[in-house]
Amino acid sequence: MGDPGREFSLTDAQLAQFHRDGFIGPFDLYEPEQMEQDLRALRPKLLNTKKAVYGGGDGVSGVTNLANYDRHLDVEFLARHIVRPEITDRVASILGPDVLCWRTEFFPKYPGDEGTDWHQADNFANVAGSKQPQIEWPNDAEFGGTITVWTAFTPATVEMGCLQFIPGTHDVMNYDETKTMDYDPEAINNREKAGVRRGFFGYDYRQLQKDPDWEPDESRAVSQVMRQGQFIIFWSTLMHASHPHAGLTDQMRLGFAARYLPTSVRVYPYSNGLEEFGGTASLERFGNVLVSGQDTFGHNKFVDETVNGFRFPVPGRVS
Ligand SMILES: O=C(O)CCC(=O)C(=O)O
Ligand SMILES: [Fe+2]
Repeated sequence: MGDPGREFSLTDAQLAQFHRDGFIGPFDLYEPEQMEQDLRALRPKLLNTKKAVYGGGDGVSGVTNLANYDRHLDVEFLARHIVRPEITDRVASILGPDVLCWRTEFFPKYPGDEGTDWHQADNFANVAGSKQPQIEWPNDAEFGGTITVWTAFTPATVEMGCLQFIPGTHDVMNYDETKTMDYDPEAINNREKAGVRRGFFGYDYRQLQKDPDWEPDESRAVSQVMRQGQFIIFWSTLMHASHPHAGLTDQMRLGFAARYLPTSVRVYPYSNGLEEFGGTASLERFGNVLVSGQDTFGHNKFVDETVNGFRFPVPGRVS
């Protein structure tokens, strides 16, 4: 099936599976040896936050995860990663041809770190201090979510804290993102839930539960073991979590999540800044990246060039 120009489009069978389960993959992207080399080259660049859109001391305060956000806007390897056709062809076969990338995030887990809480994200007001939706689908859609492409920059085994999904849970929200969670960095690595050490990077996602007495049905959970350099695609509204890093190896687990939307969705419609994980940052230098097709809506801000002057190899751009 699919568009002959889109070599990596999902097949009809894969699309049906994706709509049923809320996720599909893993798929190969980088050879493990190549990924390891790329990661080595990437580390010093990530430490240099001078050109990071929320980094470098201006606009960022407090202990923050925001330094992990949107590094595709200043690091060329990541800029090239988010437009790889192996990813964007598949995402476009789900979302339609006109697709933007609005957010990337690193998810590091060091030996001994807790797992990530079970959660679902619809409009991403979840951790926003303002409680404003960060994305808004058109036509009062009941809920929307975003497509997340999570790439294993290191191996992701059960012992190292791979992702877990509960298949088929992407159509019903168990959480209310208008509720507030308390940010408490002291809670990190200090809580157990159903016998497993878990948390949400200083928040407790259970505070957003619609029904405080409900518990996720972990008996249905599947572990997503991934080889280094593979990626998986899932709806942010799918029940997802990750195992703790058991510390059996001294190698960290590093996931890189890139989040995609159709251009019809409004990104940050209500705010000029980010306020989450105990930090704040201005969105002044933020821009979406058009990764496929075109934008005919004009309601979103797009980057043309990154802050480094790196030009995104965006399909269809007349340069
Ligand atoms: O990597 C993790 O542990 C969590 C990732 C996640 O929640 C996401 O990509 O939305
Ligand atoms: Fe998530």
